Amino acid sequence: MYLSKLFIPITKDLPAEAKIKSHQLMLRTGMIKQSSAGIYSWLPLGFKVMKKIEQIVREEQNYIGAQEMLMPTIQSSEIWKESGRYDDYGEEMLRIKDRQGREMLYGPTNEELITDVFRSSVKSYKSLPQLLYHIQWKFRDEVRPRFGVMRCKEFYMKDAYSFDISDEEAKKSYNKMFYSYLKTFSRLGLKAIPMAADTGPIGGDLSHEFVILAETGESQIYADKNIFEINLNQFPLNDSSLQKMREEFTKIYAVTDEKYKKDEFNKNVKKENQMITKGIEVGHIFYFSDKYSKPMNCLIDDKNGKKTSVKMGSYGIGVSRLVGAIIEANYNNDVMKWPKSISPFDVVIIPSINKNNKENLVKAEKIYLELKKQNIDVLLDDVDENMSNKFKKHDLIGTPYQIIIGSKSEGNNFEFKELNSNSEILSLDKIKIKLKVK
Ligand code: 5CA
Repeated sequence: MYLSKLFIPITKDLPAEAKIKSHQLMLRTGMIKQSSAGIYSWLPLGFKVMKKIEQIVREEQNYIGAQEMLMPTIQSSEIWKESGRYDDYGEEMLRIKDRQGREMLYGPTNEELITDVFRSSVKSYKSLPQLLYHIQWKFRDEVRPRFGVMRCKEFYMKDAYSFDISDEEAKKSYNKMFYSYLKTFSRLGLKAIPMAADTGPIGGDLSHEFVILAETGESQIYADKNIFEINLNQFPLNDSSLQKMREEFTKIYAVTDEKYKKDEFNKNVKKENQMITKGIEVGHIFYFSDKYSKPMNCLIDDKNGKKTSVKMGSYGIGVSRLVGAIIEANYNNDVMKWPKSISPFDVVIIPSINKNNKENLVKAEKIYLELKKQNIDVLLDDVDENMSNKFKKHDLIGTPYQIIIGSKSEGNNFEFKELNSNSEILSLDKIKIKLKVK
């Protein structure tokens, strides 16, 4: 992509409500634009990052055997009346009527809809277990949407649903998701803490919130620092190893506000390991057994031909929230720092250009084409502007590598710089080697 062609409508005058860094930086780099309170357009730069996050979430869901599907954003009120949540959900649910006067709603979550899909087709334990997921827009009419994409009305969520014949089997699905979440967040460059949590309006008795450390987070964390020491790679993907993995994680103290008890914390965690801090909830998993399948009559024949309600869990990741959360966890001196796996571009080429000398631009275009051929996501800064302004801009956007074509480059050797470190002069072949190592 040529920078001169890129649609980056930068917001210069930040609105008063943009209080936290991620919100400010997303507006300043034209990643998002507010359309109304808690509702945003995702502009090319922001959308690109979100799509890269979504892809990592998808790959890790597929890896544990979950199957992707897509459910609608608009749902009928009928199924919510069946589950009993239509009234319980309260004012957060956006209720609408179609032209026939039928009561509809914009889905805040999809437990009812997936149960309806499932009950109409699956009748036997032989088809279980099943793990299904979708990545879709949700709407919750939050009283106080805030912090940009962190707490929105409309947000993008990965939501997965598990179906099993018994509690025991269902815990295996829960463990798979637990593992998948830790892997996903680690690929996104995040250290997420699984914290024992309350289940709230989703229901059930087993639940973990995945929270990353950030001063501006809305979740309170009470945890033992040792939670960061467990190496996920030691656990292969099989039921007994994943059970061991969950035990390893959950025996270390880490709880949310509602579960916190001072005495317990002091008894279980040595003073020097106590972590009391704030964080951002980026994922949440629940096991709620037959909370929806029972009232909705989602029955399965077990081995003995006896009908039983299918046992379900649901597993959410805030994909759009993650964009803000990752900025919040990594920014440094007003500069966004992206993990390489999701930065908007892999590398930017910055030629020094002036009206009388287009030679650097010609060189830049040649490199641009070569890198593109190698499937490297490259940005070329072809804007006629002084170098110091260019550097400021690219530091702000946070592209991890820069190829600078100016006074220091000679022949086939160019100045190459990794964000926040010193530059070096390298041949294009060496640069290519560096860029492919992601
Ligand atoms: N169906 C369940 C799956 S566990 C569910 O809806 N869980 S949830 O309510 O905890 O939401 C899942 C994730 O979506 C949260 O962990 C959070 O990362 C994200 N999320 C929830 N509400 C918002 C919001 N208002 N704005 C942005 N992201 C949100």
